Amino acid sequence: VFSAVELAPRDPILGLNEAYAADRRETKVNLGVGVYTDDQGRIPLLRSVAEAEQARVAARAARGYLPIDGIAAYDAAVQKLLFGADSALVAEGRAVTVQALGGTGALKLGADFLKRLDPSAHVAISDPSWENHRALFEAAGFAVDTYRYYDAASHGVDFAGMLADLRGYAAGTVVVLHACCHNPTGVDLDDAQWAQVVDVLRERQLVPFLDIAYQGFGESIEADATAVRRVAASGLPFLVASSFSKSFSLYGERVGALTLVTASSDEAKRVLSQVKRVIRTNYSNPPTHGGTVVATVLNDATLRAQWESELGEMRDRIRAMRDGLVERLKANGAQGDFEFVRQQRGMFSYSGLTSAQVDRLRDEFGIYAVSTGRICVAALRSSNLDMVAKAIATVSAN
Ligand code: PLP
Ligand code: TYF
Repeated sequence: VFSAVELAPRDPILGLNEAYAADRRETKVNLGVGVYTDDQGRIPLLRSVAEAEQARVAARAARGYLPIDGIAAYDAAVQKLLFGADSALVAEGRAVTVQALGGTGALKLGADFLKRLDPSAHVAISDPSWENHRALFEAAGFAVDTYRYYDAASHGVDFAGMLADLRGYAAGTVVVLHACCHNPTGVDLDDAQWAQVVDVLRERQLVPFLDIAYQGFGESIEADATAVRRVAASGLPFLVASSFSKSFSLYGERVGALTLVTASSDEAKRVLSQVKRVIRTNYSNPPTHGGTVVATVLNDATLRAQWESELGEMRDRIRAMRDGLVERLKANGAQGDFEFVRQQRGMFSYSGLTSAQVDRLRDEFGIYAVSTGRICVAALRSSNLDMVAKAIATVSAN
């Protein structure tokens, strides 16, 4: 059966980790994969998370199967994060949430479910988008189109292009939207732009699928939910994939959720029953540990306050790294104006470096970035800012 199997290409981002691990240079820097590290270069174990874990171990909790849709207190907490504490659509029972294996698992559940509902629908993702969006929706059987998004010249959004592309889609097209901290560009829509996008989604009867993997890394938990709340207010049915990998620094625990907003509580019940069917035939039910930890933190006032403060620390450190990088680039005489790095939000910066320049960063300096020029500013450290800025100045000199 396996003799004709071809070697698959490496994931363009996760594959960088292997190359980085094999690099023997002590000064190497990994700005490829989107993982937050502290100023000592470690992936933090949040104190709020550690406390919830200790309580769980101390309680010697049994490990029975979870319900197919996961921990009820987790699913309810996810809805509060997305829609706010007193959301009408939650009160009306129009939203259903299932625990999922990270944001990726949530996207895949949503994709498989949508494919059953409308096999001929297209999916539209931003140009550019997280590499896995295209791969995942194609693997679920969809044709994937792209809508204009990033404008390299202005380091901003090609908003007119985006609206024009959305207006051209057939009704029922699934539109994947980054709710905040766009990956890979770091460039988001503002509130007025979201309002216009929502108008087009409604006029054209498109199906929004919001991906929120960085809630709290932009401005705040509440402000980063603006897009979700705008779509919620539109009355459209839609889906949201949540990830807590970054916001809880729980990458390997695979904590995420899929939320589906429907027209009525009756519709919600029917939808949930079908999503559970998708889950049952894939992995039966989700794992206990990460979901329990997140539910504990979100539902306990003290731990919740602690988590918000730790999330704020991560956000502030990323901002400080952006400021520091821009200053060091200037000080090292880098060509061009890098002010835009300060305006971008979340873990990434679309630096404008070409793939040849990214190759030089790796070969000459041991600095790993994605070939598109995306760098993970959340992995910079005070101690290597100057070295990275010098290297960027060197490879971008004409
Ligand atoms: N969506 C976006 C935009 C992401 O950047 C990521 C990053 O990992 C994911 C989804 C997947 O999240 P997870 O690691 O929880 O599967
Ligand atoms: O974009 C990133 O770097 C993160 C991590 O297949 C990631 O979202 C990258 C690739 C991938 C899964 C996760």
